[in-house]
Amino acid sequence: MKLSDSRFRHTGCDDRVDVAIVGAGFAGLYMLHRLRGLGFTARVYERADGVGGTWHWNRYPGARCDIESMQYSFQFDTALEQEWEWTERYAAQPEILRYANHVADRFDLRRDIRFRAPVLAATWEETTARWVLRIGSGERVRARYCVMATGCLSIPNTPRIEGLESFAGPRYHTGEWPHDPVDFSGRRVGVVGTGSSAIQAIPIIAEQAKRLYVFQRTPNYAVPAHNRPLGRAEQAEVKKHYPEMRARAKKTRNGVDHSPNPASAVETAEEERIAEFESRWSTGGLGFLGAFSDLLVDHEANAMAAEFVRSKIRRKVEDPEVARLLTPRSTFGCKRLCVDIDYFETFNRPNVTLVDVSRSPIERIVPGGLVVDGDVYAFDTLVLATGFDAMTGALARIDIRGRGGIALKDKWRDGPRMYLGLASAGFPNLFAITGPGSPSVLSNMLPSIEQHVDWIADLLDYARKHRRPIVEATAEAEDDWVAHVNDVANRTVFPSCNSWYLGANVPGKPRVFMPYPRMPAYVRKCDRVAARGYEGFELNEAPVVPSPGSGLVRGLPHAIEGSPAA
Ligand code: FAD
Ligand code: N01
Repeated sequence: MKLSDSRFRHTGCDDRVDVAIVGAGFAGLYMLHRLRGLGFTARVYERADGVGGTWHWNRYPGARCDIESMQYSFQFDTALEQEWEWTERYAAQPEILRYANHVADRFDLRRDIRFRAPVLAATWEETTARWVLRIGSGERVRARYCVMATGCLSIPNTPRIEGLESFAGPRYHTGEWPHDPVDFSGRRVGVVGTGSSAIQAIPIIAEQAKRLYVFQRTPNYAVPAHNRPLGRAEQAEVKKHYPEMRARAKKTRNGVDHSPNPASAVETAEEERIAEFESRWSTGGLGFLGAFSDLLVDHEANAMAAEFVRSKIRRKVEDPEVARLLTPRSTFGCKRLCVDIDYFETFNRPNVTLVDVSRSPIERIVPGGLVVDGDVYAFDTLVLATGFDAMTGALARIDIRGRGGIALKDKWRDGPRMYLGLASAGFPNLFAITGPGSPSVLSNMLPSIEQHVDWIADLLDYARKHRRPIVEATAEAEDDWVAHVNDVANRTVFPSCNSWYLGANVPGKPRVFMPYPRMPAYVRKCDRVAARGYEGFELNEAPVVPSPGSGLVRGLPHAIEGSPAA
């Protein structure tokens, strides 16, 4: 430790960590915990002033998970799993943020997290075979490994609408909501967007606001949440059988235990099919997608589910013209299916107006509102519920340079390229958690995060034990995987609409389907890769570098090269 301290003074670069982790959401927190357990020194750099990631930033009214809390929670520690009490079927943002803080405290993680520390650049230094990170404060950090736990939905997408900056009143983005609650009482509010965030926020804003305009470009499918308080007895019962439930979840397409029905919608008689849809509808939540096995792979089956949900929407909305506008015509579940609490009913309120901007886009924003097709809609508070630069946005904002100074942004010009969504050829010792090409946003994210973290931790341990700490995905393995992801995606309905899964929501972003749609097949592949000595990766020795005052050493004196395990 003394040697690295002196080196820090000598080079102005902090060399005291083996692994630099970027991001203190659930992924960064668990990565830190796992690495510590293996004896690595690790430090997290987080641009926010607290932990929680998504749940730190998305504080808009109504924000909550759409996967039941008993499943949207960590399973790596039985005591944690047993002691934490959820209060609702779908916990609201403040409760999930409390949970993230509890995890940070329970495992004493904060002492290795630097807050208000945006990572601006990460450069692979060939001579030392280390990543050098540049932090916003000017600090530089040199680490053998860098793990990007930067999130799939962490960079808000602000549309380039003329006059946006001229808006005179308060303006909010759902993905960057202020810490203090926003009171809409007596206000005239304009909400742009009708995705998951808007669908959660609109009913609550409508209750408070004097007048609410919702600017909708594309209507979305939503199924009811049927949220409710979670009683202690019910919770205790789930906890008694947690391992079985988690094991069942691992076998499903998306890592959620929702009793998927193996039958085909197309081959099921109409009466039986409707009964299954009705049953899922009355249960509520994303389990609706498990009603039949072919809903997301067969357009005929998909159309049956779509029509069922459309008929429900038409029944909820009183004004037939408003109902028509709110009824989606696109492929069902092709954009992320939303889960709502009284969303459609909100449009029956006299203070709520739906403005269709599908044929005539928002023309411009003016100090007192917004102009569509020459008509001015006057309001004093603007809410942008316009989503995220998803999956690649956070990585693209860091100047990441791999071998030969190649920028990740340039390598990904035509779309992200990763082996298993974990690593990219030419960028040794750099890993992403839930990166493009992994199930990530098409799955229950907490188990996906755990699977990635465990896999990366095992790989680093393996590399250390074999004294080959330089780990790099091969170009062949990456090419094969990218082709496979495309192939699997093309056998689903997902590429058939303009979703953020495809990057279609951000102007100029290449249109590539980014997540991998099959969780169990993915996990099997990762396990197989590991069992075969990390097939598709090259593992090499560290270069010999001069170390101040101590002659030549292989790398620097950290747990990685110097541990008893090595
Ligand atoms: P994040 O939580 O996004 O954390 C990434 C962190 O990295 C952030 O704190 C960010 O500030 C930091 N960061 C990024 N770039 C830098 C940088 N350059 N320097 C320093 N720090 C940086 N998933 C589900 O499975 N179920 C749900 O019900 C669900 N609900 C959601 C609801 C909302 C409103 C949203 C937006 C997403 C939801 N998700 C859900 C997806 C959610 O993002 C994941 O479940 C999960 O929280 C992601 O954790 P993470 O740690 O990977 O990323
Ligand atoms: O973002 P979105 P989000 N003019 O991209 C519209 C997760 N999440 O924040 O569809 C007019 O879905 C855009 O219109 P269109 C979840 O994974 C989960 O709502 O492109 N409109 C769309 O309606 C989710 O999928 C929960 O035509 C414009 C909206 O803005 C993901 O995060 C809650 C526009 C953006 O919808 C993102 O959801 C919240 C413009 N110029 C989020 N630009 C849960 O329930 C954009 N839009 C757990």
